[in-house]
Amino acid sequence: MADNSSSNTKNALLELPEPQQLKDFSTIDLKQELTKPYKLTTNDIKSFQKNGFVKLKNVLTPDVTQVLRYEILSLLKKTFKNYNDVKKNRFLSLEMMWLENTSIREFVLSSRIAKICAELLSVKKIRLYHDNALVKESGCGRTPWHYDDHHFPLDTNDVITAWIPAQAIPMEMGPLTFAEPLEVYKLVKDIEFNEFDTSYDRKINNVFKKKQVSIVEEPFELGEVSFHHNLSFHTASENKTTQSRVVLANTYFADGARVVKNPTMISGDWKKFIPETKPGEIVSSNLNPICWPTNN
Ligand SMILES: O=C(O)CCC(=O)C(=O)O
Ligand SMILES: [Fe+2]
Repeated sequence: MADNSSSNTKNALLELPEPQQLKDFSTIDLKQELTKPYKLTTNDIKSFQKNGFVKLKNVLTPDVTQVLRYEILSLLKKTFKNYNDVKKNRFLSLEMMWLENTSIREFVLSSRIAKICAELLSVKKIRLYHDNALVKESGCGRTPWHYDDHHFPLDTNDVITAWIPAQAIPMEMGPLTFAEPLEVYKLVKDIEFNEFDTSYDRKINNVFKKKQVSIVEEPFELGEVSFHHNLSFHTASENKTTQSRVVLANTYFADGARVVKNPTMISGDWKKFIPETKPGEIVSSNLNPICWPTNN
């Protein structure tokens, strides 16, 4: 998923200390923090609907962010036995964590996050598609330009991903970066997706440059979260720091959506995320709970 062709040498990396670990997690009421409603403004909603993404500050408190980083890193260390060895420039990913880890479950089923998503999409009910830890180790290359529509076998465009950093993301770490407005996907709709080399990324980049598309590449403060639509074009630069870039990406969709009639290869592991559901059927499996509203 990452392009490591122009990877950094160790010397060029920005030295960042590992964020301090909280001494006592038990004093933090995760559930309370993650169910408290967030005050979205009408401007946030307008901006999301026009641009296909919005970045919101103070969605998580610094303490809650630290819990997220700690929990994702412990799962990673369990799953990738060599995680603690000399850092490599891998892009590691872990899905379905919410079934395994009760703290991460609070983040994935969070009504604070899901309500934001429902309001941004202007839909009544939101279901989970999947959770995904996206960890770029030190030196990991850039994320190629893409939109997510290719990856989700859902017969709706009411699909949104909350990209939740588990630490601040300075420019050197490669923040998620968006092309605006949402409509720019139309400029590149005839470019065929290719998951095997970097040609798609290069072609998209060329069109955006030629058409002078506006690109928003800005750092994330601690606690800041971005939300992007499945047609929003995005990318991320390499991680040029000594610290791993740890992110939880949760994808949700409007209740009532169906699986597309012909899911393709790039829809990947969709049966894992939507079990016991055939193409064309409404998605309502128990791995796709309604996360907002909560009184369902
Ligand atoms: O984490 C990244 O670098 C890419 C994330 C992404 O493409 C997504 O969340 O849709
Ligand atoms: Fe993406």
